[in-house]
Amino acid sequence: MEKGTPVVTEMKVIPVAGRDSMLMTLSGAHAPFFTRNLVILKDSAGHTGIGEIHGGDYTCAALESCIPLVEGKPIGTYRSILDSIHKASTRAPEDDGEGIQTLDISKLKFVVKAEWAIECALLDLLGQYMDLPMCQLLGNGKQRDKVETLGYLFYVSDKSKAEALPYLDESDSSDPWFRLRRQEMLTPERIVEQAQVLHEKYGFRNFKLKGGVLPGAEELESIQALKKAFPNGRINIDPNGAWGLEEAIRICKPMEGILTYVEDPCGPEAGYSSREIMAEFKNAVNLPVATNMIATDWRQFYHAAAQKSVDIVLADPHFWGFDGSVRMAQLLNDWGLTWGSHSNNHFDITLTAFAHVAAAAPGTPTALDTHWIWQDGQNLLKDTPQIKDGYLEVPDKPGMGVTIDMEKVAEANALYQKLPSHDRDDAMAMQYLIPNWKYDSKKPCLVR
Ligand code: GKR
Ligand code: MG
Repeated sequence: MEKGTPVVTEMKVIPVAGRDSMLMTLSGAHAPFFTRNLVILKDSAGHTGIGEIHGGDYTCAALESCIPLVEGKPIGTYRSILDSIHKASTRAPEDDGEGIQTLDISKLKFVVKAEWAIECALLDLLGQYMDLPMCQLLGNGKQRDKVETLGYLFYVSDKSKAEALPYLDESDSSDPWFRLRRQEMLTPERIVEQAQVLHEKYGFRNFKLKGGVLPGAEELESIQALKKAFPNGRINIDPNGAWGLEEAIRICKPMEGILTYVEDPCGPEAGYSSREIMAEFKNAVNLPVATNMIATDWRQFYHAAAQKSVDIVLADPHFWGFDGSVRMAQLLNDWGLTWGSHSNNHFDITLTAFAHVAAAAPGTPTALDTHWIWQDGQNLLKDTPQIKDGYLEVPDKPGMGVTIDMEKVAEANALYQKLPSHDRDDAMAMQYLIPNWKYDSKKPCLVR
């Protein structure tokens, strides 16, 4: 019987919402609001542990069903607590196992592991008990004090075309980035302007452009313009598998030496899986290939590795768990491959969690993805880690090392309660731009 460590006295699940821009991706246009779920644990030592995960009723219900497996348990048994959650979890009847290899957003909730938020909150408590920052409890412990982060560039549509939707207007903000981020940006010039303003504010030298919006060749014009503006910058593109294999090879070959890596250039086609098609792409084009779509669990990773489909696995802890993501980082480093993390819209609790996971990843991870720049200012923490000079700070206080602001959480929960729907739906806003628009995994969203 375990003795000694404090016991979890309360687990709360709080759904929250925040504001977003009309960001464009293969799956359509981001709606004015995004949702997340928070986990807040209290223990018998008087500490509070926090975690954040994707939003939506499915994930919220999954978390709530875990409460009896968490409350009353000693925090030192966190591995057994997580094991009991895994063993109790069942596969939803609608989960066909396809995962997100075609970026069907309705499948994302099956790839996300709700219990990651619980793992995070437990590690936060354990770190406070042990008087150690969370990254010291992971893998081989802390590898770095700050984490290189990239500027996640998006094409943005004109929100006035969807005037019935309450997108935030920040045109009177004193912050140049906040003013810019809610405006239309659909040309190479405006993408370069986006990168420049981000460079000024956060110091980014690495950028990733979210593709799958315009015809592939046009998106690569933005990449060339970015490389011209940042000759020493590392520039990537992620069309979420929108390009056919032949097209991807044709448009990416001239990008050798310009792109640092290409992320999920192609998806399944002609009876071949995305892992097979990406392997063929890699054989044809001399560019490192990254993914967050074709290796989202260990079984998928086995096939991706066997096929040599990817060089960089963006092992998002929301999919892999803290332990799984760092285990992946260790393995990739031993194999001479590269670790990074994918992201979706998130608050600063996830930002802090990313900082700790990436601080524990051995070797030379690729610059971390984060959507935080699109949400910055909507803080749920009193002491949000800062991104400065292109690096995200890793808090050095015990546990997560940050303090939740319950007033802000209550406001974000009130916003959530007002929303008619809690699930991500990128087709809804898209239909204001193109009537009757329907998602097609092989067509950039503005190509219809
Ligand atoms: O925020 O719309 C988005 C992204 O496209 C997101 O859904 C992707 O999952 O950023 C992600 C990616 O790298 O594929
Ligand atoms: Mg991606």
